[in-house]
Order: sequence, then C-alpha cells, then structure tokens
Amino acid sequence: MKNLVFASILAAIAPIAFADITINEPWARATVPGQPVGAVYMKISSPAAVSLVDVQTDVAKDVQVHTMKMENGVMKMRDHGQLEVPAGQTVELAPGGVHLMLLGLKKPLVAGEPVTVKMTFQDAKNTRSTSTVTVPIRAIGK
Ligand SMILES: [Cu+2]
Repeated sequence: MKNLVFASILAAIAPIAFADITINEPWARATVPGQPVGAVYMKISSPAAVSLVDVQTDVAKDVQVHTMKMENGVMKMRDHGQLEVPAGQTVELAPGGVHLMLLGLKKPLVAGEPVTVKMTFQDAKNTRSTSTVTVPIRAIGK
C-alpha cells in the first residue's frame, strides 16, 4: 500500500502536481444548452512514463480520450483508449488533436464555472495515483 499515492489538489491557475505528474493549463470550452458533449484540454508531463487509465467527472456520464484524424476530408474522432505520457515529455491535449471527451453532459459547461475531473495515472510498476483537477471553462469563441 505504501506505493499508493492519493492526492486531491484543487487549484485553478497553479500547475497541479501529483506523483511528480504535472498538469498545466487545463481548460474546456463552454457548451450550449442541449449539447451532449464537451472537450477538456491540458498539458500533461511526467518524469517517468505513465498512462492515463481512468477519468471521471460528475458533470458527464463518461469520459474518453479522443484523437482527431482526417478521413476522406472529414474530421473524425476516435476513442484512443489509454493515453500514454512518455518519460520527460509533455503531452498536449488541444483543439484539433487529443482531448478528453465528456460524453453525456448532465448540464452545460458555463464560462467561469469550473468543473472537476478525477484523473488516475498508472506507472510502469502499476502504481496508481489519482488527483482531482479543476478545469476552468472558457467562453464560446474564446
Ligand atoms: Cu472527442
């Protein structure tokens, strides 16, 4: 049990670090009422290789890691499964690329009303660490 690290850190602006994993600039775009999905972006870095194995949030029924890819001129999203963060690198989740897709939004994402996502990472020794990340919501069009 002593290898298990559980941290719960709430910070809107400061980098969020847990088990040496750093999450910078988390954000999501506001959604319009009735919109069933939203996307969350951030930068994730870790000195050791880790996998993002689970993401949960109270505001959506499910969260998936998505990638975007052009297929026959149409941008398509794919469920990417686990997200790998290579040692010493920064993985950027950004519009047009990898993102956390919130599926089945229970309420719209509103600018200025942050939501929280609970992210669980696993390292090469199968040690898991979970943290709650506060995600600021930006206005539509910003
Ligand atoms: Cu998506």
